[in-house]
Formats: sequence, C-alpha cells, structure tokens
Amino acid sequence: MSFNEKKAVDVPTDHPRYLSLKYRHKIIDGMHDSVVAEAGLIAHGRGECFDYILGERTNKFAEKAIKAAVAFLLLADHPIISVNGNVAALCSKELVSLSQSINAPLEINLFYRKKGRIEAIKNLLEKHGASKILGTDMNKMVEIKELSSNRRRVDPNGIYNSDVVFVPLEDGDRTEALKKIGKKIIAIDLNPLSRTSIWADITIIDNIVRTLPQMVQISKEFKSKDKAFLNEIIANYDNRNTIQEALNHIIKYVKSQKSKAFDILKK
Ligand code: PTJ
Repeated sequence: MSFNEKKAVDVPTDHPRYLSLKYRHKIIDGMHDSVVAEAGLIAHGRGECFDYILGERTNKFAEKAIKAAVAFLLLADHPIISVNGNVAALCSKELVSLSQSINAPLEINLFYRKKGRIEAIKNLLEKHGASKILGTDMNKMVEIKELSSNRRRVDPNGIYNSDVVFVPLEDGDRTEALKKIGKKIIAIDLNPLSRTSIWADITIIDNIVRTLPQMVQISKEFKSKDKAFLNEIIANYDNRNTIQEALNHIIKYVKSQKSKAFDILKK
C-alpha cells in the first residue's frame, strides 16, 4: 500500500504549524511516488531550519530579487527552468504556470538518477498541464564537462543551449559549473551562505512555496512592460546586497526571538 492510500497523519487546519506540516507531507508523499529522492527529505529539513530563522515570510530582499529574476527571465533569449524532485513535489502547478507565462521550457535535471524518477516527475508536470518537458530522453543528452555529478547530462535544446538558467533549490556544484560556461543563474535557496546562493547572479532567499506563486503573478504583470523597464530593474539590482541583507536579517531575527524566549523563561 502506498503512502498516498494510507496517510500517516491527517493534519488539522488549525494546527499552529499547519503549513509547515502540509509541505513536509508533500515531500514525504513525493518520496513514496518516486518524485523525491530520499536525500530530498534531508534537504527539505535543512531548508525548514533556514526558513525558521528568516521568519517564514518573504522578506524585502527576496521581493526585490523576485522582481529582478522575472525581469531577467523575460529578457533572456533562451531561458530554461530546471526541475528536480523537491521542486516538482512542492510546486508543479506553479512551475507549469511560470513556464507558460515567461515562455521558458521545463527541463528535468536530477542529482539522484534512480530508475523511474524522471517518468514520475514528467507525469506530475503533465498532470498540471505541461506539454513540452525536456531532459527526459537520456540518449539525447549532452554532457557539461565542467561538472562531474549526474547533473552534467543536459538537454542540447534546453540547459545546454540556454543563456539564463533558473534553478530552484539544489546542490551548489552545478551553479558554479554553469557560471564557468557562461550561463546566467537565478536560484532560490533559503540558505544565504550556500554555494548556489553565493555563485548565482540572482539569489532569491526564500521558500520556493512562497516564491513561485509570486513569480507567476509578477511575470503576468511584467510581460506587457517594455525592455527599458525590465533593464532598469536589473540595473538597480545587486546580489551582494541581497546576501548581506539576508544575513543581517537573520542576525536581527534571532536576537529578537532570543529576547522573546527569555521573557517567557523569566516568568
Ligand atoms: O531531485 P534531485 O535528485 O535532483 O535532488 C534534489 C536535492 C534537493 C536532494 C539535491 O539537490 C540536494 O541534495 O540539495 P542540497 O545540497 O541539500 O541543497 C538544497 C538547498 O535547498 C539547501 O541549501 C536548502 O537550504 C535549500 N532548500 C531546501 N528546501 C527549500 C530550500 N530552498 C528554498 N525553498 C525550499 N523549500
């Protein structure tokens, strides 16, 4: 019996951690359906930890990065959205909406190439309306020599040929390698100190479950704007500031939580 047929828990909607539990269970269900790698559960937990110390909200620095990211994708000649197991399990519907809105294909690119995963992710994306999904035929893949992990095998009509690659949450080595071969990278990562965050051109330090719906909404708004408008947003964007502001925010937030905790402990 699969996990989907027999859920371990039914989370009540008034539970104080309802949203967090809801997304945890999407990841767990995704693992049972072969969408998520086992290690994806650990990656999600790491993300939760950073989300906690960011205040579990989309902060100003992330809002700015989201706008710059959408502008960048709309200005790109060959934008591409890279999809892994965690993103597919959490946000398939939004990935498909974004792909359609900015006219960028989806390419499945996995770190853990367990049998059946690509098909499971493809089916999930198709269920949400995706029509053209790249990265599914291993016989047609080409290799990025600068990269040794499984992610080196990419679609010649997708990541390989792209100028801007959107990588919602992942491991750091690929961002570095893609930068070395001249790609521009947009990343979503809750950890402002990860290699992905540091190497990306635009780092959205936020939870993908909050970021992707906002990107869809902003892309609909920005689509009708002229190039000068989009270029100005990018010209006013500085990724070093984003990292700096995120770290300052974490320090401030943890201090404020410490005061609150000690007020309770004093009683
Ligand atoms: O599906 P695969 O085989 O391609 O594998 C995907 C994972 C995520 C398992 C793989 O890329 C991996 O191991 O990634 P890492 O090295 O654990 O990095 C994941 C990063 O994403 C960490 O910096 C986390 O903090 C961050 N993260 C986790 N969940 C979220 C997140 N960032 C934004 N939103 C999240 N929900």
